[in-house]
Amino acid sequence: MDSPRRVVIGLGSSLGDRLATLRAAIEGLGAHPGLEVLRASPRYESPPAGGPPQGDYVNAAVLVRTSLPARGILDHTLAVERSLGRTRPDAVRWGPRTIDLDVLWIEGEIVAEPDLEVPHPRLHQRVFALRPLLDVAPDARDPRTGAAYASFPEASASIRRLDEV
Ligand code: A4P
Ligand code: MG
Repeated sequence: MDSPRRVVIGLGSSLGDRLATLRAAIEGLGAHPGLEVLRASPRYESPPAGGPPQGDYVNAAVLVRTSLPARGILDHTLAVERSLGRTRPDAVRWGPRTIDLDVLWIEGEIVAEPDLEVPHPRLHQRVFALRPLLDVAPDARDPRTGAAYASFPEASASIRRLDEV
């Protein structure tokens, strides 16, 4: 067990009832006894970045507090994806999906393994990941450089915020 620290998990959905799926995913994340969901961001809607033509995404992020090692956090997010019957209509990279959970950031921690990279390698390039991260952890910094995510240009890009649900 690591010591308790803040972790931000990003959620995305481009298929089915996207808001209901995000709600169910947040519930699933909090069902783990070793992980406490502290806050959830508003929901944001944006066109798909990359991948084949598909519907718009709804994205959000949750702030959690946990002592689980990075690997244990990933195992839980993958289990929640499976429990929600994550489907991919085809095998194309970045294709439409019912639910995608990404470990965006672990406070003060860097993980560089073939199947687990934290911070998420594209976090700083994407307003749909950065904005909700900053909603729940406004002071978050890149553990590699110490730079505040709030200072990244993408953090100020425009994105459509959905009404609170
Ligand atoms: N993996 C490695 N690092 C991580 C991490 N930090 N968090 C591995 C979660 N998983 C991580 O993931 C494949 C594998 O990545 C996992 O099994 C894990 O071992 P996946 O969810 O099956 O694949 P993916 O999501 O298609 O790939 P990737 O590279 O995570 O895609 P992205 O970067 O998440 O992009 N446009 C909008 N508007 N909104 C979106 O949310 N998302 C994507 C997917 C593309 N365009 C989008 C959005
Ligand atoms: Mg993913």
